[in-house]
Amino acid sequence: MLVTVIGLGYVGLPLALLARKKGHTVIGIDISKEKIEAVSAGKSPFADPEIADALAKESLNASTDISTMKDAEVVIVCVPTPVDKDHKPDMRPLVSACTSAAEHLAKGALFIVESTIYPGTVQDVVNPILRKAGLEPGKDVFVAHCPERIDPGSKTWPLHKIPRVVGGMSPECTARATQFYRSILDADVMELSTVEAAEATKVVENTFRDINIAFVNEMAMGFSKAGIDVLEVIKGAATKPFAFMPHYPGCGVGGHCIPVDPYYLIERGRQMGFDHRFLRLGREVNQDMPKFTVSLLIGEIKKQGDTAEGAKVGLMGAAYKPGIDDMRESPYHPIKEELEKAGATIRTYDPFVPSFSDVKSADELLSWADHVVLVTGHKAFLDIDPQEYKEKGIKTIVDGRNALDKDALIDLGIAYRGIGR
Ligand code: SAJ
Repeated sequence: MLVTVIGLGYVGLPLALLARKKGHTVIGIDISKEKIEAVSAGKSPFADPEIADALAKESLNASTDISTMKDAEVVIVCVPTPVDKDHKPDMRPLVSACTSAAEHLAKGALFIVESTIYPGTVQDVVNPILRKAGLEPGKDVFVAHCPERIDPGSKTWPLHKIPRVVGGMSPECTARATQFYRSILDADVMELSTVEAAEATKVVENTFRDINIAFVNEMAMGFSKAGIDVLEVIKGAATKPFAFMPHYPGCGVGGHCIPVDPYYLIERGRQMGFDHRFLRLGREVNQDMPKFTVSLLIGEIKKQGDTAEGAKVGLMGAAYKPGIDDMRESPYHPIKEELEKAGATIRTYDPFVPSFSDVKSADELLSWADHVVLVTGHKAFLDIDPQEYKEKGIKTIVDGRNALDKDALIDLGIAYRGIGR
């Protein structure tokens, strides 16, 4: 079929390439000229070897001109749905993508939103835009939501293997969307009864992750007081073969999904007169982790008879998770802020984020710093021999991802604090 994907980010670009691979004729659309130039020249706009390979073999037919979608039989919107500084959903990218698409949408086309949205968004935001363009959802165009599910960079779960759910405005919409996804996926596609059920599924699955991380983060803070190693306790609990699902404490929850999606549910709840106080509390706990992490470091510095004022602190990592360069909602930002508020001098090194790095290597960082905080568990950091910290005179290590060798570092006389260990 003729397929147009609007938004060529970490969701839209893999989707466009997969649809093409499965035999559809695909056009990619994005507002970013740089992105379009890259994919048209057969280059990936971001660090993903799979995408780079696919594009090197065959560049993507892409444009910034939305009118190139006019004959499309399937149009899929994959634009960001972030939150603003007050954690309120920011629907502007979605509204502008739908508004410009509506002007060119062919009658009888299938219009799918993959962006993460709260239950009711298709009804309250998308459909009115289509109607304003003279298109009756469910009649002139078929409208459905298929929440994006992608684990960036994962080998275990490539896009075509990830099961999906679909919910349409009408049974016909659902059927058409389901047929499309079954044409590109080698995984189950579950048909839900309403578009709201599909919208709710996505925010529920990611909020599930956020509150479970909040749970172990609270355990970590509590067990810190009791001198219990929370990592050992989680590993112990995980020996239970059923009814337990391990999550791991850390210096903060970052990314474009997990710390964002709960706010979509919270906001929708508020609009409907319900207060998601449990979800709000989970967010508060996770948002406190950067402060908790810094308090561990300051506590250790104090024990050494020093103060944070003027302390030379190296931040190892800036990205929100290992192996990528994405900084969105990364705990790096509040950790740096808290340390600067305490008067410390900061230097950063992240092998994936040169723009945030003050030095060229971990070696250089460790030579300069007296204390370090591991913010991101990049493999390069995990491979550092504990001896090196000793040789470089590092006095304190706060292991923000519980990823370092605690016993070896303590044996070397380095003040080690993990998150809950
Ligand atoms: N984190 C913890 N403890 C955990 C797990 C994660 O502190 O036990 C932190 C990470 O350090 C990171 C943040 O939470 O800062 C998010 O981590 P993530 O592994 O969820 O990574 P994401 O944001 O790439 O999540 C994506 C999500 N996929 C979609 O939303 C489509 C998520 O649903 C997946 O579960 C996740 O990938 C995955 O499984 O890797």
